This record gives sequence, structure tokens and C-alpha cells, in this order.
Amino acid sequence: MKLVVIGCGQCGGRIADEFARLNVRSHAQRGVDIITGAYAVNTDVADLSGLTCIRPNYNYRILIGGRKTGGHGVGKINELGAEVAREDADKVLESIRNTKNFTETDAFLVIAGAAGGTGSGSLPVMTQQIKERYLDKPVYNLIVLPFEHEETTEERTIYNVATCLKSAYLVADAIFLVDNQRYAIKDAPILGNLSKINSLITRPFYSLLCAGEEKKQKYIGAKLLDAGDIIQTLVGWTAIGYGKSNVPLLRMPRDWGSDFRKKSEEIQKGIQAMDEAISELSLKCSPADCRRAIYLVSGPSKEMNMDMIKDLGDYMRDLAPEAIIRNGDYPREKGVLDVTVILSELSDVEKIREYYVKSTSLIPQFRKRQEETDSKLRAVEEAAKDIPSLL
Ligand SMILES: Nc1nc2c(ncn2[C@@H]2O[C@H](COP(=O)(O)OP(=O)(O)OP(=O)(O)O)[C@@H](O)[C@H]2O)c(=O)[nH]1
Ligand SMILES: [Mg+2]
Repeated sequence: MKLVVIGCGQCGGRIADEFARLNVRSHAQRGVDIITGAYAVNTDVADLSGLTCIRPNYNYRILIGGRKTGGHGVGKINELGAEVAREDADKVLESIRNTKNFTETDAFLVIAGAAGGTGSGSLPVMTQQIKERYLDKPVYNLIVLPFEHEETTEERTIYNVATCLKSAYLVADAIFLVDNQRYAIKDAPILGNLSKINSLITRPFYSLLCAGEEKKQKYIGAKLLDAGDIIQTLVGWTAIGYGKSNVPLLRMPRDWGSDFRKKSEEIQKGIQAMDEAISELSLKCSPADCRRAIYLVSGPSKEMNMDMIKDLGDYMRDLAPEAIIRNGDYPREKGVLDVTVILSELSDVEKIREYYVKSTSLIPQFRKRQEETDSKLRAVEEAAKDIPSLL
């Protein structure tokens, strides 16, 4: 499956950069391309300059709202982020249109942090504009939720997240939710922490996107998972997870144990990797709430047998009894057996409900504060009314 990725704001841009890096890797290691174009859209020149993989020219690192923001961001005001995105959306659409090999693109992925200003405001606007322009391709979002400490130190955080999520849900075909707090690494320096988190966020997409692009027969599984399977799975609120278990690179001698024992060990390894994928999901949610799910098992072909795929299917069915479950196997990895899981069309996401409730109770407070500010300003103006003006 091939994506055009568009990162909005600093967080979105950095994760889009990470996807561009993933493509360099898939190209070098596996001879397949998974990203047809990677773009970063921002109101902040410095953020755009800090990227490393997205091509360093204005067609790929796109500055929006230059006149309104002077190239310095929108300072957490996501309404302003949305406004400049509306004004400059044509710039982005024009760049997308010129993507090399654009026709091979299966879907769009628009990425942003929900708590900031530029990304939070421009993500829903860009999603809507792309959807209107490209009716035949799905448009997905990947939305990053803030760390807990950001919610307590800045009220605007909750409000930005709630408005971003609500608007995105109205336009996107599916939304990958990624909770920063689940990836927080204690005591690590903040920047190193974020780049590590970004590589963990993109990691599950690697084999998932590569599997359907394989051309060599030996890397094509018994059940190939391609773009069609993924598109059929992705609807509404979505979480993604990845888990792995190591397998020995050198096989044990033939007489080392019975085939039966070996087989059951392989199944255990598969279950262990799937367990990890589910417990490390990008957002805390209950698998029982999903209506669609997909899993991909990737490992050395010798380590994957039909019994394992079947047992993983049974395991998934127990966890998500109401879901349509799709699956695939991908005989590619060496030394590890890994499982990627997507749970989609989630009917309940507690965290989102909480954002909506908290934000609703904040709105009257914001309004009251604005009214107080306005009335104080009016009083100052009133006091100045008999002073002559120099203009
Ligand atoms: N995972 C991850 N989260 C990030 C990264 N950078 C920022 N964030 C999170 O994104 C949110 C802030 O959004 P930013 O992307 O910095 O803001 P912006 O869209 O550039 O908006 P303004 O700077 O206000 O114009 C916070 O919740 C951060 O924790 C990153 O590289 N990775
Ligand atoms: Mg910024």
C-alpha cells in the first residue's frame, strides 16, 4: 500500500519526516516503495528547517499563513491554524498534484498533534480539501494526543484537542489515535524522547504497507494482505499496535525435539507477539469495542505455519467477538516474528469522551473571561474618550 503523507504543524511534520525515513528503509532493505510523497505544512519556518528526510524545498516543506504569522507559528490558537490552512490550501493541493508517481497512491494520511495550533487547526481543513479534490482515494488522519502534563498546565490543550477531534471525525475516513503518554519514556531528554516516540509511532506501519507491494514470489505469504484489505478495515476511530518475539536465527538440529513441540512453541511465540501488540496499542481501548480488525504476522517463512495463523485468528476472535477480522502473513522478517494489529470502527473511546466533556465545561469559562477582558478594554477606551488623538 502506498501513501501520500502530509504532516501539519511541528508534530505532524516530524512524524511525516519519519514516514519518509521509513520509505528510504523499505526501498533499501526490501526494494519496495510505500510512500509516494511526504509533505510538511507549517506556519513556522524554523520547524520546517528542522526536518531531515522530507525534501528541502518549498514544494515539500510548505509554509502557510506567512503574511498573518510572519513565519512564527500561531501560538496554540487552532482557529488561526484552520483559517490560514483554508487560505493556503491551494498551495498544498498543487504540490500533491505534482507528486511523482501520484497515480500509484492508494490513500492519504494527514498527521498532526491535536494540542497545538497549526496542526490541530489545519488537519481537518486539509483533510476536507483533499477529500473534495480526490473523491476516489480515502483520506486518513493520524492524530497525536498530548502528554498528561500538557493537559494540566495549559487549558487551551483540552479545547484544541476536542475541537480537532470533532472536526476530523466529520471529514476523515478513519482516524489513527496515538496517545503520547503511552510512549513517554521517563528521564529521557525531551527531543531524543520525541524522536524515539515518532519512530515507535511509525514502526507498525512498516510491514503493513510493505506486504502488498512485494513483487518477489518468495516474500508473498499464503494470505497476502494488500491495500484493499487495509482500506476495507479502516473506518472511524482506530488504534494500531505492534509486538514481536525473537526467533533463533540458526535452526536447532533436526533431532532437537519433536516437530510437535516445535510447532507449539511457534504458536506460543505468535500469541506472545500478538499479546504485546494489543497491550502496546497506540491508544488505550477495549478490543471488544471494535467492529473491524486486521492483523499481519511477519517472520521467517519457516517460523510461520497454518496452525499458528489459525490460532492467532481464534485468539483475536475471542478478544473482538463483534469484529470482521482480516489477516495476512508476510514471510519477510529475519530473527523475529512480529505481529501488527489494527482495531478500527471503535464504538467507544473513553479518552475522547473525556476530552469532549471537559472541553464543554471549559467553554463557558473561556466566554466569561473574554467578556471580562472586553469590558475592561471598553472601560479604558471610555476613560480616554476626551483625549485628542495624534492620528
Ligand atoms: N509524538 C510527538 N508529539 C509531538 C511532537 N512535537 C510536538 N508534539 C506534541 O504535539 C503537541 C503540540 O503540537 P505542535 O505540533 O508542537 O504544535 P503546532 O501544530 O506546530 O502549532 P503551533 O506551534 O501552536 O503553531 C503537543 O501535545 C506535543 O506534545 C513530536 O515530534 N512527536
Ligand atoms: Mg509549531
